[in-house]
This record gives sequence, C-alpha cells and structure tokens, in this order.
Amino acid sequence: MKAKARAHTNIALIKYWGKRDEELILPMNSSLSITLDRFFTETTVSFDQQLDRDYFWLNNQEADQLETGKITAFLNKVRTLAKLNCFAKVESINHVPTAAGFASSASGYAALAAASVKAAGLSLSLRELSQVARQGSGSACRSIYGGFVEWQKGENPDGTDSYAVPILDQDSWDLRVLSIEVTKETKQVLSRVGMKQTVETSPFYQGWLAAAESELRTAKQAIANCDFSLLGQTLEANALKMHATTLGTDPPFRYWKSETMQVMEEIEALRAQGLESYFTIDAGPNVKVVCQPETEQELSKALAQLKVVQNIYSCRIGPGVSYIAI
Ligand code: FM0
Repeated sequence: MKAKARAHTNIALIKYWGKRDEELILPMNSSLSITLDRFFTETTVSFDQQLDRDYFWLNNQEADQLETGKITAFLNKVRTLAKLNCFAKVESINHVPTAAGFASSASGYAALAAASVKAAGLSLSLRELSQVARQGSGSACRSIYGGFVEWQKGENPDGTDSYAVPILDQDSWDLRVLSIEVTKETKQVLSRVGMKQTVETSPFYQGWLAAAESELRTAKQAIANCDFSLLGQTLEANALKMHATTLGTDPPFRYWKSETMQVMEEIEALRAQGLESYFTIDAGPNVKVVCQPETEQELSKALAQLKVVQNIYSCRIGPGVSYIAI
C-alpha cells in the first residue's frame, strides 16, 4: 500500500490555455511540451487503515488545510478508481528552486498520480496514468512521458480521449532550455484563475484557439524534421498569442514585468547577431529560452550580463515518470 515516484516538470512549446470542463480538467486546445531533466518532484504515498484523514507533507513540512484539501480531492478520484476507502500519507519533495517561480504543478501531480495509483494497487497503462494526472493539473498529464509530448485535447465529454502521447523521445533531438529567473516574486494570477477569466471574458480567445491549432501542426512538423528555426518561431509566436489574450480580459491582466521584456528584447538582439534562440513564458514573469547545444554557453553568458537576470538554470530534455524502490 506504499509507493514512491519521480516526475519532471515540462515546458509547453504550444500552450494549454483554457478549459472546456473544469471538474475533469479538459482543455479547449491541444498542447505540446518538452519534459525537463533539471526540475522534478519525488512523492511517496502510503494508504493506511489506521489514518483518520489524509496527511500531506511538502519539503519535510506539514502542509496547511487548503493544500491538504487539494490532495484529498485528487486522492478521492484514485480511491474511487481503485474502490479503496482508506486515507493516505503523502510526502513530497520538490527539487525545484524554491520561490524561483518555476514551481510547477505538473511534476507535483504527475508524481502524485504515479505513486498513488501504484500504492492503491492499480496497474494502469501510461496513457491511463496520464488521464489520472490530468485531473490533478492539466499540464501534469504531459509529464508522464519524457521528450517531446503532445496532450491531445480529445472530444468526449467524459475525458476518455484526453491524454498525453509521446511524439519524440528524450534522446532524439538535443535541445536546451535556459530558465531565466528575473524575479522571485510569487504574487501573480494563478494559471487556473487566469485561463478561466480569459475563456470567459477575452474577445481574443477565439483567435487564440484558431492559431493554437495551426501552430501545433507546424510545431509537430518542425519536430519531425528537427527544424530548429521553424520550431522556435512557432513556439515564440504561440507564447506571445497566449499572453495577448490576457490583455483583453475583464479586468485585464498580464504576466510580464519590465524585466521580462528586457530578456525578450535581448533574445531578439542576440538573434539579429546570429545567435539563434527563442523565448517562451508561462503564467509568470520568468522567461524560458529554447536553444541548441552549440550556442547554449554563449547565450547563457550574454544573458547573464543583463542586470535584471538573477539566475540562469540550464536544462536538458528529461525523462518521464519512474518508480523508486522503497
Ligand atoms: O503548461 O488549472 O496545468 O501548457 O503553464 O492546473 O489545469 O497549471 F502558461 C500557462 C498550465 C498553463 C501552459 O496550467 O493549469 C502550459 C501554462 P490547471 P496548469
């Protein structure tokens, strides 16, 4: 009744932005990501008849009621699936730089899903595991696999065809991601809240959906041909469009700070000088830069010169979920 799993974070090249079903976490559009080697979560789950409730320990500290409540809501789905009626102790360690704004629900829920289904005695395929992880946090379904991963949005109202599929494995194309920290500030509109507000109020949302679909097709083509320029142009354009939708919401909001813009401008300037890389930004002010191995060092050095850059974490493409013996 006990299992331990590790899952890595991922960075979306084509973003998931907007839900069609909040309870099952079904997306409006398909998305595409690369799993990163550098940041991961390890989680142990033990179901125990003796427990009077679920317990959640994060980074060796007991979590508050709100966070524990989220874990209970997720475990309830696993308990239903496994026809199990006892509580669990969940212990998670996040190997993600704390307060760097890279803390991701993706690695957290992917590791929790993997450990909890195994501890509950279920033996699921990776596809089924991806569907379970999706119901904790949408982007978590992509972290089940390593390499390049697509989350197919599906059509069914019950979510049975909404899951991640691997499209290119970890070792097939050596891309690098520089995670650029410009601020440790964590106060921002949570992605869950931001995407809901966007779907409900942004007049630009329909434009986002139309573009995301064709950009996904282009990105997949670029990956199939290992065409870095095409993939880069596509992922950067997609990130810009996602952020554009937030400017049209009521009330409007944006994730960028002036520091974010400075990094974006530097990437453009370096590109004009022949140092090719492309940026993407999630629901926060920090920037991820996608580049090739041969220019990684030079780019990192140039970006480190910027006053606004506090830290640069260099990442490679990483693996999918794995179990750890206990
Ligand atoms: O990762 O409400 O998975 O595709 O990171 O938990 O389903 O935290 F940039 C935004 C991730 C959204 C794009 O949202 O939301 C991406 C984003 P949940 P998530």
